Amino acid sequence: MLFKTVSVVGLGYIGLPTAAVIASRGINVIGVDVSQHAVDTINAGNVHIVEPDLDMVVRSAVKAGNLKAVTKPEKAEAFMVAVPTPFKEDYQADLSYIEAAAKAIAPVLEKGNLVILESTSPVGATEELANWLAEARPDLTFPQTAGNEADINIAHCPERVLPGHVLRELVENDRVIGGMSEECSKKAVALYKTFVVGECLLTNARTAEMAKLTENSFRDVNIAFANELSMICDKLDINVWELIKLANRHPRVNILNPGPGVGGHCIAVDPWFIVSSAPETAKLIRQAREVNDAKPHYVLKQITDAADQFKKPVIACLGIAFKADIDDLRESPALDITKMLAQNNEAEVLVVEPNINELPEALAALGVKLVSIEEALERSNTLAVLVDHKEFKAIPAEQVARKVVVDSRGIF
Ligand code: SAJ
Repeated sequence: MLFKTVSVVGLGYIGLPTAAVIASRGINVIGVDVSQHAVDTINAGNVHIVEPDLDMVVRSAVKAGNLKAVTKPEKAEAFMVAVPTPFKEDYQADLSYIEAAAKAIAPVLEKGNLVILESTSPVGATEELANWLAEARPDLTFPQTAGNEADINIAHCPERVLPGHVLRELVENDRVIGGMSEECSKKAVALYKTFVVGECLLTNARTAEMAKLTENSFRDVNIAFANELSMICDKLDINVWELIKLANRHPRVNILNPGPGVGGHCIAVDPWFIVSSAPETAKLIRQAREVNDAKPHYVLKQITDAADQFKKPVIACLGIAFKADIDDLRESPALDITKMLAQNNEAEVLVVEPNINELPEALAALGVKLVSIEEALERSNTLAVLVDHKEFKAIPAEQVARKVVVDSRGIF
């Protein structure tokens, strides 16, 4: 099956790279986003997010005429929905962006179209999407009632790419494809085969939804194990980094790295979708979330205890992104810790973040300053390593020798 025109709805960290990669295969791609700024930026051949090499791929796709961005959906043969799925206050998934996307594409749907949900979603979300579409278009048939004979095919195919490696992983990773019928899966495979060299693994929509949540929960639980170990080791006066290195020499042990907590828009969120759908049973998954969510407060206390020994404490926070070598500050424990330090108002707080040019408003308003590594080393007496950016790993050991260092990432 050939796809001449594909629409990607939501041009963020997942949607934009997906749109650009498909366009680079010579397919006509219409990207849709509610943000006029994102649309204008992309149409000018630029990007509004930082991801290695993405700017080049977007620029050449726009220049070649294969990628354009719009704010209102247009006709296409396939629609890929990649919008956010945050959680609400009670940790229930907020599907309002998916609902809005469904209502936006419904008017332009035509018999034979394929709709893919890529957003990480709680079990049942693809069925909900299908119901929203069916409500809006009673003139068409959908797989929840018409199965293989449906006018519109619908599948869930969760994105699984690692920020910082998106362009490679988009192409190389295996994909889990959960169609609402066999026909839906078949069509979805045909679409992914246009740009994926990894294997396409077929299942139903609910299993595909759960597979994605499971992958991220697996990682969350394992990071929680490392974080708990780090706190136990502090109590027992053991260097956790040395301990993990030694334990990992066992052929069947592979402990992850402790840190200041778990950030990003995925691992700190997705396990809650499992917990909220099975609250009585998902005990370990909930506990892991709680351990990881408590870690920033633990690191904050380490930093304030360390800075307390100075009459005029000047704390330099190395990194505020949610992980190494990206500019993404979403759900960043490093950012939260820095904010809490500034709110304490007991020390001058400096930030070094090589991946941004401007501090978020909330930090700047608290009097925090964005400085170079050199200025931070010069002016601070307390160093808090919050992100293991490559620039920090390159700091010579002798330059930090006379500082009090709280190294939550174990780089020094
Ligand atoms: N972290 C640690 N210790 C570790 C590894 C990570 O503290 O050993 C922290 C990071 O610093 C960061 C957070 O965990 O704050 C998450 O980082 P990550 O690199 O583990 O994952 P993400 O959120 O960037 O991307 C994950 C990936 N999922 C898995 O590896 C199972 C990615 O493949 C998913 O596509 C992505 O979530 C997503 O969008 O769901």
